[in-house]
Amino acid sequence: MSGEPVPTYCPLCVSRCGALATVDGGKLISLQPDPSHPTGRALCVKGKAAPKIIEHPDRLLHPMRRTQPKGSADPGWEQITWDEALDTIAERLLATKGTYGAEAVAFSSSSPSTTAISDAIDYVERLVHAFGTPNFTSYMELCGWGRFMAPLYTFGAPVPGAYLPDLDNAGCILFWGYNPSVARLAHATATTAAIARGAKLIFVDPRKTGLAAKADHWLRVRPGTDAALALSMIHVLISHGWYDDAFVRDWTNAADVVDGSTVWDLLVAHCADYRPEAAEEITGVPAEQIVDAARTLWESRPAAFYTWSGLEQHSGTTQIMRAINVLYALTGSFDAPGGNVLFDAVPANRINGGELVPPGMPRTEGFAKRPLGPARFGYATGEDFYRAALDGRIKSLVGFGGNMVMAHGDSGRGRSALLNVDFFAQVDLFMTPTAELADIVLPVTFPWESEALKIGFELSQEAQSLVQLRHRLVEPKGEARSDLQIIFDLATRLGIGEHFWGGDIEAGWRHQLEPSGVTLEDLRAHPEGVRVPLQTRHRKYEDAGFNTPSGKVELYSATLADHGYPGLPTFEEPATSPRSRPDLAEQFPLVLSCAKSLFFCETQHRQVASLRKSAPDPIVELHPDAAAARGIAAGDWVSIDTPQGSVRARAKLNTHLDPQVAFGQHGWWEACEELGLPGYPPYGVGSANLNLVLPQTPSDPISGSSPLRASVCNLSRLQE
Ligand SMILES: Nc1nc2c(c(=O)[nH]1)N[C@H]1C(S)=C(S)[C@@H](COP(=O)(O)OP(=O)(O)OC[C@H]3O[C@@H](n4cnc5c(=O)[nH]c(N)nc54)[C@H](O)[C@@H]3O)O[C@H]1N2
Ligand SMILES: Nc1nc2c(c(=O)[nH]1)N[C@H]1C(S)=C(S)[C@@H](COP(=O)(O)OP(=O)(O)OC[C@H]3O[C@@H](n4cnc5c(=O)[nH]c(N)nc54)[C@H](O)[C@@H]3O)O[C@H]1N2
Ligand code: SF4
Ligand SMILES: [Mo]
Repeated sequence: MSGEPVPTYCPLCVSRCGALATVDGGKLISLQPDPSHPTGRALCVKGKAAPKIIEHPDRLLHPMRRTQPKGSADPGWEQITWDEALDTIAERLLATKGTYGAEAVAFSSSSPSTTAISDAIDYVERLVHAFGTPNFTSYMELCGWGRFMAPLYTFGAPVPGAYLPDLDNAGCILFWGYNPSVARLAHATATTAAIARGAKLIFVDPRKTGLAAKADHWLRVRPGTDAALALSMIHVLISHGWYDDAFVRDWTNAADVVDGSTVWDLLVAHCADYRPEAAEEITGVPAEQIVDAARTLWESRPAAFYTWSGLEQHSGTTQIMRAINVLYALTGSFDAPGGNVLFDAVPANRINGGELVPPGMPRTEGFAKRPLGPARFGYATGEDFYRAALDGRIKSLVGFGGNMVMAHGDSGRGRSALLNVDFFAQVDLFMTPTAELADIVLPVTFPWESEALKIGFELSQEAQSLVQLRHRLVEPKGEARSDLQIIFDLATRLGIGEHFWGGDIEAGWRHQLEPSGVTLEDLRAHPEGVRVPLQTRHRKYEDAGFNTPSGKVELYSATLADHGYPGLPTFEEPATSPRSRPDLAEQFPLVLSCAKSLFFCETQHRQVASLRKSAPDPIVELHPDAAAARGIAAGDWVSIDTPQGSVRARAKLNTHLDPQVAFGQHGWWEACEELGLPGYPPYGVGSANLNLVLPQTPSDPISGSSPLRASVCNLSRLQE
């Protein structure tokens, strides 16, 4: 007999959808949407597949240590006890710290947008800080920089990362390089509701995908030229007087004087180079569409926007975000109802342990080269981590999830880097190409095998007001332990247990919750969560200004200028494109970008039959004309050739694409035995790993973001 469905939420991706779980005979049977939950209007196929993932026969069940040297075809995994595993890890980390300093130990994690590491990410950071290393690597430069940190140089705040679009009240929604229909279901359903009540949608994407079909404006931008498009829209807004005069006057640094001119005059002159006809030539977006979209942005205010992966992975990510942030500032919708709003948060103690950083700690890898980039905030980029590992500065690594070699560009270099560290331990659900390179592998619980605390569901004020404890519904598989348990136990062995409440996770949660008035007992009695009444306060900048050097929104950034970068948002042609590299253009005439799959999170889930059956093969999208010119038919296996090498994928024809643009998918390596579908080697002949042939460089000079979304390729039919 199955019991009553239990309210819970799915943490498999950033959407963190509210759900009802059915459990029977000690097994998770199903997840259903929970419309009473603020993110529970729908569940995607991955959430519905959770019962299959939890039971998958390939789950890691025991701590293991390698018995064969790294690089051997067979690591010779040998089962060990938890005590032996944790003692060994602690010994090795303390030995590295003793000999080379704490900075020679790095920690890594998967992104909380693609895994349930969101249950533990704050405590991972606490461990990093308490251990005293500046080197933590977690895809900040590929996933979060554009949303969270690049905007600090314009707004002094993460816009749109933390100042989220108020979709319930927006008049105009601008999604730029963001496809919530695939990536964040709760945002997609809220947008559909907004459109139904009359909100306008502007969708900027090289592909006609997701909500593009419902959009008032779909702008088909050439990958990586987004800054030129934004500068052109700024030009249109300014030249028509379509901007919030009072906000610009009172709350931006428009009137500051730089080299004898006002910032405003400099901006006007700078953007005049991007009149719509000029921008059309660069971006491929027809001039009249640029004007029309700019008009909608102005006339349908309040405007709310979100950007994501389409803009994160470029050689010019920071400047692209600067341009879009300045464009957005002109609307005057910032922190206004229906704009991008910082919803009030449940009062809670921060536990990421910033205060534990030892005085005089060395700077994060990469700081000398990019002092304003992720290293400034304690995040080592993949590129910088690989260099430090290869140069022998980083000697030990502990990874809490993350499939590093598959997720960063230049997988071969990633493998060499991981082979070069003296000691590597990985916490994971499955054996991946990254975990395979570890000395010790630890099995982690799947969600619902352990409890997790979530304070706020971000999306709206209602969602932000909800505190929920995800109850443990089933027993862990094998000897799996939660990330939190592993962190707390490791901290104790590292001699920093006093910063982890003596190893007591509940005490940590109680500390977090203390200012909220919500207790663990309340949350245990109410699996649906507890709502804390909160009210959004708008335009908080009117109290204290903006957290920038000028106290205002910085149309011109003196901070960037002082470091030798352009002070005004600036378009630069992607560093590796047929235009910027005419020497490559003949051999590699196509622009190559990529996007996520609805059916999988990043490099995961290909082994799950209920998902893989809908997407059996890696694909590359191209226009029928580009296909015909190469003798490629729909469904053919093709070789994606880049200056770095070749990988395979199946051709999918897409009439909406620019014929000069191709779209691949990263993350293909795993087989699905149930369906008899193959895996692919992460390196070498026969590989389907797109990141094997995408480079990490030339990266963004400010952030080190890799150019995964605008590089060059050619496609040719494979003879099967
Ligand atoms: N189903 C599913 N959901 C996920 C994930 C997943 O792998 N699968 N991953 C999670 C993670 S970690 C993240 S970061 C989010 C990401 O969520 P999104 O950012 O929405 O992810 P993508 O689909 O990769 O990229 C968004 C859009 O950018 C477009 N794009 C590509 N190049 C360019 C460009 O140069 N300019 C512009 N303007 N657009 C471009 C693509 O066509 C795509 O439609 O999703 C999260 N949710
Ligand atoms: N070409 C290209 N490359 C990309 C991207 C792209 O769009 N194109 N996207 C980039 C982005 S936005 C991101 S965020 C990164 C993502 O890179 P990663 O964060 O590495 O994400 P995944 O590839 O999904 O790998 C997650 C790993 O964590 C494990 N895992 C899952 N759940 C848990 C858990 O609860 N605990 C622990 N300890 N482990 C768990 C999984 O088994 C898997 O091995 O990839 C980046 N790489
Ligand atoms: S979108 Fe899918 S995978 Fe992501 S949280 Fe919702 S149900 Fe889970
Ligand atoms: Mo991401």
